[in-house]
Amino acid sequence: MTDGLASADVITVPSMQLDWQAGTLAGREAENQLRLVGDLSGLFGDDAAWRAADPKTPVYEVNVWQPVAAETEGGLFVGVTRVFPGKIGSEYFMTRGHFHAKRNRGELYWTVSGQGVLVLMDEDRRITSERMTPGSIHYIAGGLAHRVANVGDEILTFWAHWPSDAGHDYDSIGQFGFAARVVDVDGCPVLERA
Ligand code: PAN
Ligand code: ZN
Repeated sequence: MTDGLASADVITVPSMQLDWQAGTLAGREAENQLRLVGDLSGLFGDDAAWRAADPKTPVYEVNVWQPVAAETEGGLFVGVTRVFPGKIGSEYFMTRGHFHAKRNRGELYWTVSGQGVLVLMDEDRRITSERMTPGSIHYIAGGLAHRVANVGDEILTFWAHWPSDAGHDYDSIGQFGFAARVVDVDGCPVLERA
């Protein structure tokens, strides 16, 4: 071995495998996180509807591979998120959403199945949003908080790549939320000012 490269006469087997369409990432270093309704206190606008929902209902799950330690400069992480279909009141199931701790670190999302809405918010709470459909690619510029809502009837699966030193700032969102929510109005997803 020299400089992290295998010797020329050995072809190694990668430690990780993905199933692109199913949205799974497997191998020795895969980390899995499942978020249930009960884990997401304060996230949805309708608190009474959240309390009435079964706390064990899965909202989303994430499989991540971090080939280098968190905060390593110059590395990359990859992850896949599966957001289940469902609503709390009229608000679609969604990810918690976050800014990157290092604000100038961007990210790429790309959708493989399902229907979603990506909500982006800058530090001045200005909102933009994009429809997520199979094949759509989304560039999330540094400094933008990002959250995804599943607005369809099936699982929304999207992959993501982000820098290993980006970090996640959930506290700002936990305190002030996003400036808009994705809600169902007569069967259609609509952005509603929060
Ligand atoms: C994604 C998200 C993932 C889950 O991998 O972490 O979709 O969303 P929350 O982290 O907001 O719960 C990403 O944006 N990574 O940086
Ligand atoms: Zn991110």
